[in-house]
Amino acid sequence: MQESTVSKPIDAADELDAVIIGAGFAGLYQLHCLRDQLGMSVRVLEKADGVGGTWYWNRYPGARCDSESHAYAYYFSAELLEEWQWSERYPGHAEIVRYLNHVADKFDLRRNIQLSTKVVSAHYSEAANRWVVTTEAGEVVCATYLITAVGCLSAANVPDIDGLEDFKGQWYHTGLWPHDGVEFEGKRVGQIGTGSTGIQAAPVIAETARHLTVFQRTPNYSVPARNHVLSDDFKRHCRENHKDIKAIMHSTPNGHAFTISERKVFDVDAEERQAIYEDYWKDGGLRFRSCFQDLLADKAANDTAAEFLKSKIRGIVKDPETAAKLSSIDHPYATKRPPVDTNYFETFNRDNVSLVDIRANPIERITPDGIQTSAGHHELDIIVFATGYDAMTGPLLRLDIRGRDGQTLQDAWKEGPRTYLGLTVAGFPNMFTVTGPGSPSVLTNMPVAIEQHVEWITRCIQHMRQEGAERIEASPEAADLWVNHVNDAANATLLPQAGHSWYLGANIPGKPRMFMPYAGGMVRYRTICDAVANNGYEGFRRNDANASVPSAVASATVGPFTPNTEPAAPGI
Ligand code: NA7
Repeated sequence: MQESTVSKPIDAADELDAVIIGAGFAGLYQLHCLRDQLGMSVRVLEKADGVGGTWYWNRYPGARCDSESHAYAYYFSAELLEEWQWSERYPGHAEIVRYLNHVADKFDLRRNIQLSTKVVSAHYSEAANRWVVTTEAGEVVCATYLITAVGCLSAANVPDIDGLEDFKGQWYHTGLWPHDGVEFEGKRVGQIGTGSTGIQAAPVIAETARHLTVFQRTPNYSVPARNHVLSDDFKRHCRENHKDIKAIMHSTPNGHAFTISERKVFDVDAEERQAIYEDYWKDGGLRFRSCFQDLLADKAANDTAAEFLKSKIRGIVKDPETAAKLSSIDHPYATKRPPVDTNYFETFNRDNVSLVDIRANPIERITPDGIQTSAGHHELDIIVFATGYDAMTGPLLRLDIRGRDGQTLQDAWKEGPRTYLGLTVAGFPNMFTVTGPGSPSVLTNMPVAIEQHVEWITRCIQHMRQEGAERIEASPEAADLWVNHVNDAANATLLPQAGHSWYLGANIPGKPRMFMPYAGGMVRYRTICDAVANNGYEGFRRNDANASVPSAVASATVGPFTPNTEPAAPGI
């Protein structure tokens, strides 16, 4: 063991093996693995006063997961799978929070979760080989390992629009929704944003508001969710077949519990293609993306799906001018996160709903009484910001994280995020980032990615402890290779063609443009991560020794795309 790896205690601080930031899907499972499998001393620090992570905060009207409930769950525990029953095809936010509370109770996690505790900084002390984590209340906790489980869609983006501070009404961001709800009855509501959230919220807000004005910057495709109450037969099927369902989820690029068709768009003639699109439209949800394997690989193929979906909008929305604004979509289908909805386009047929195209007539400012665009003034009592997140990097960069030599994460990532496998950062020893930039997380069914990340991190830490190694750190060369591979994987798809996508950081002024999630698919990603571990954690420096070249990354390919079971096409 090298001299520099010997640990020294830091006075007057709680000493732990690991600190986890965040008590959502990732933090809860990471705590269970480190504490109950490895026997480590662990504490989760969570700023909310309850567990749930993203779902603790996202309580806006209509908030519901787009992954089907039987797949939006942990699969590590057969007992949990057999005892928990989801009630609807897509779980609403309240049911997801109930589920995560059930998990916290079942695995006795609460005794190591410190709620209402906002972390403000995490600094690595090289001399002590410890992470020194400080909370807003001034508490200091030290640990060998720092695991960020802060989510990748959790740093709310409230746009900096002139005049907001003078607005006389109320305003809310969907990701920071008041727990006692918002009363829309009799109110004139303005909603900015038409992403997955805005598309869920607008139909529900319109049901009670006096008037809803939707301010649309980028029109969006959407497929009906076809949400419904689950039958007892289906629930029994899920209980009895969870191993098979898991096998499907682990064989597809996007981690959902359905396979992607082997056929390509131009394998069939136009009539058959139309019939296939109609069938998938009727079935609804993210499954629509799986009707052909090449929708995200071939622009001409994608155009056929895009035209189908635009014609659906024109068919639903009665006012031709509104229909034209909603369907004038200029990015290929699913190159921005594809929403699913319940009556979104139908909502524009209501007398109390109107659409304002702010790409044509931008918002100039918020006034005390509403929103002023270049075309006119809209009087409002409430403004709802459905304006999304500073995705992937935001939750990490809003913390003051410092690695070796006091280097800040902001500085390390000033030209865009650089990780190795999306899980580690060169210069930040013993730090792991669950669902970090460079991971496939947001392009997949999130719990599948989270379970893989957490299990990989757990195995890595176990290996370290067995070897007596005190410090592990990605090499800069390995991170360079990974960043190149992430770019190559994105560029082998149509995904970067949506230049205004949050996948690229384009929604946040000044954010470096870089395709952040790994688009090579969950199967390929898992294969690479396993190979890195099996090859002795290649690409990592242990106890400051030189790192080996990550051959698993160097030899990874990005195509050709095959839909299931093999290193795979990009998922959603
Ligand atoms: P998204 O998908 O980022 O959508 C945000 C929406 O807000 C989108 O329509 C944006 O338009 C719009 N937006 C953002 N900033 C502005 C400003 N400054 N002015 C006007 N309009 C703006 O966030 P969501 O919450 O809907 O979904 C996030 C994820 O949660 C989703 O992908 C799922 O994974 C679940 P833009 O498209 O940027 O032009």
